[in-house]
Amino acid sequence: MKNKVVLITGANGEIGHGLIHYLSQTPETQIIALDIKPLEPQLLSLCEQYIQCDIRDNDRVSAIFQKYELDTIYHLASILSTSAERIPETAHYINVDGTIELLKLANQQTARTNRAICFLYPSSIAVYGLPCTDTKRQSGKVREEDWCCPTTMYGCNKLYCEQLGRYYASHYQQLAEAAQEVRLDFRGLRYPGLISAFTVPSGGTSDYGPEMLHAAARGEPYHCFVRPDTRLPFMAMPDAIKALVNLAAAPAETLTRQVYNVTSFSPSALEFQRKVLHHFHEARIDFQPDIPRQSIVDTWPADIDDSAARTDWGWQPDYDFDRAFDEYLIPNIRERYTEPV
Ligand code: NAD
Ligand code: AKB
Repeated sequence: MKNKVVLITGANGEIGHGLIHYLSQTPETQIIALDIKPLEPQLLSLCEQYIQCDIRDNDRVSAIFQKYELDTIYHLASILSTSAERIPETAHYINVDGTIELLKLANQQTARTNRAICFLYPSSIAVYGLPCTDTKRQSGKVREEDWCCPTTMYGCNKLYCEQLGRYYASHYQQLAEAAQEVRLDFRGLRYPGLISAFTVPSGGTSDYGPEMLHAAARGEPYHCFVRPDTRLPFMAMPDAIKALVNLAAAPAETLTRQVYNVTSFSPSALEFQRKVLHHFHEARIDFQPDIPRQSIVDTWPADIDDSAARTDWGWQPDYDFDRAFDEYLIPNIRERYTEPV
């Protein structure tokens, strides 16, 4: 019997694809999906209802709360870092206004039903802003509290929405005469760059990793837009889904914070290229750094400390760099780009 209602915004994106596939295998879950773009046909049949609209369309979004009593919200809709830098104000309206409206509606349902909605918010390593490459090299694994001084609109949006979530979960209307009995259960994850075998990213600044791999698999040349020595944390998509659903399932009393770092492996762009070449010997990948995008990546940490997630809710990735390629990316990507005979 389906008795758990889940709303996924940004459902047609990279994480949305993986999450819909994952959640549709749990028979008790009813998936309500929303995206501004049409949902891919193979995902449509896995959802109870699909709403194609802008996350800022308050009438359409509040109608969801009138129709369903939601258990969990995965709020994935967002404009990513490179795209956001090109349309900063619009990105703010989507990333921040879209989020506060959803937090407000989720909190209203929580107050009305006295049952906390679990609100999952994927944040990003973009919340960090390291001042120079020397500091980046010396900082090692950056903790949640460190260097929260983003230089991008996307990073500012993510950091502020984390704070908004914390506010709704802990301090909403703190001057009201009667305190709200049950509060919204907000949980945030700071992801590194994600790599999927089934979707190609667009609009992000960590995209050089997955783009390099997908281009090689398609037999196309690729000009990597960062220097070979550039290092960022990454994660394979199945681990990103696992982190999200495991954080959602963690008992509230085990959580010591509202936002957690999670990561898997931190190759340099050169190590990434070598790994791709190992599997696709003919790949044509060179380095043509794009200075503005490079300077964004230079402010993001080379590695992040995810020990709080490991301690509090048992986070552990299944895929390190080698296993991600050998067992997940390469087999699925080869199949994806192989013409049927
Ligand atoms: P994506 O770009 O693939 O998907 C985002 C989705 O949001 C898209 O399908 C897009 O159509 C939708 N969207 C954009 N504007 C919208 C609007 N106004 N109304 C409704 N829908 C809208 O991104 P993703 O990789 O699936 O990321 C999902 C979430 O995870 C985002 O919040 C992103 O910031 C976060 N995240 C992603 C990564 C990564 O490397 N992919 C890393 C860190 C955090
Ligand atoms: C981006 O590059 O914008 C995303 C992210 C790391 O948040 N992939």
